[in-house]
Amino acid sequence: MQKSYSRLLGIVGKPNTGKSTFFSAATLAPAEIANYPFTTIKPNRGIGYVRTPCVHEEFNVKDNPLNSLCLDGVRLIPVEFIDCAGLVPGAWQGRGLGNQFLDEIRKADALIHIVDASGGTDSEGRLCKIGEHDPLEDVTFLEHEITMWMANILKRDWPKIARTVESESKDLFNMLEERLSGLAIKRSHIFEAARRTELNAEKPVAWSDDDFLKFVDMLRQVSKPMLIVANKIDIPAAEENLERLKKLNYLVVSSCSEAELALRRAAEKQLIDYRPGDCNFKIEHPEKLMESQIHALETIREKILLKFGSTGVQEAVNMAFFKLLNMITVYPVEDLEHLADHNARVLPDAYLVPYGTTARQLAYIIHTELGEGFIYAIEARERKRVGEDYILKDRDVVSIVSAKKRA
Ligand SMILES: Nc1nc2c(ncn2[C@@H]2O[C@H](COP(=O)(O)OP(=O)(O)OP(=O)(O)O)[C@@H](O)[C@H]2O)c(=O)[nH]1
Ligand SMILES: [Mg+2]
Repeated sequence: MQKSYSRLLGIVGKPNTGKSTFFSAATLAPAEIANYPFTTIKPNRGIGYVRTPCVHEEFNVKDNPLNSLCLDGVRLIPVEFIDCAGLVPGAWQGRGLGNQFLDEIRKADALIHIVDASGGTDSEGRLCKIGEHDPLEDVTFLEHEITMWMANILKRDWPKIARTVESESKDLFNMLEERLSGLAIKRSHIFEAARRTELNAEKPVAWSDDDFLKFVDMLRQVSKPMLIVANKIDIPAAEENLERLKKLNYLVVSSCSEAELALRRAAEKQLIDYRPGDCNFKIEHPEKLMESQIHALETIREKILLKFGSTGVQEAVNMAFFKLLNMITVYPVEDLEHLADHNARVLPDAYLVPYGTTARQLAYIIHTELGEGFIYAIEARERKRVGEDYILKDRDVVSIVSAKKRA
């Protein structure tokens, strides 16, 4: 498989909520898991997958994927995950492992906030009585920590930036874009944050400290969109908190990361037939399992899969890309007749691109020269010629015709 992962999801939250369990379940990469705070000291990185129905059946071809996988009609597109150390109040000022953690999420496209929905861990991640801690507090706290971290980065240069905008008539958006490029913050994010806060971008010197913080907080929301995973849903007290979390202004997915990890590991050893995100599984080799293992698997089936529809881990990953980041999947091909690349690989690649991406922009994403020499594209489903401004649809298969070829 090609080793280029253009998407990064940051797994964040206070200590001991199940971040590493979620990470391991999503990636099958090893990570230390334990029921005390700060188990993770150094961030873990791994590859997981976005799951989408593959187009090969619809086109009646046998595919041969290169940048992704296809399992019984399910296309799995690799994305990178980073599992961070737990964040405690005051992290932005360096408390706990705070700053180190925050630096790790600079490049993230989106954040998955793992919350202990059972309320069995306090604000620093220490075990407490189930239901004693209110997980809604964890949401406000995390927002605050990330906003303050960003504000701190920007604060040093802010007076100079604001003065230059006014005295030299420079564009605030250009200046901030340059300053914030290391945080994967784009011009469109900065523009959107100014628009939503209704602050005057031509007179930043007049912004009060509160205005500045309001702006940075909005910048966090648009540049690091976040979804909430209400984890430990197997603990009965979690269900009530799940309903309360759903009333916040966030996408919320309930999960039992522990169950997903057990299922993925059993599937890896070919003991069960289970694909991430499935609503059920089949025990393949009962003779290879101990009675206690069969009992544990059956409990997961009954208490999680049949009750909630899935463990929630794959659902959260998919929701991050398809709902939070509003992405679609597209399949570029070179040879329209066989839906193949120049090596005769059928439907080799599936790309995740933001909705609104045009045919020409896709060409640029694939290769600069393909974009520069773009003439037209052909949409394979209707075999229709489309121009550079054609907005791609989810599951489009397109062939790009360009005056320039890849070097
Ligand atoms: N009941 C239940 N426990 C879980 C679940 N997911 C994780 N845990 C447990 O929660 C504890 C903490 O899990 P970790 O994955 O180490 O948590 P973390 O957030 O990475 O912790 P730090 O690295 O210390 O910040 C472990 O005892 C896990 O077994 C779940 O879905 N249900
Ligand atoms: Mg951890």
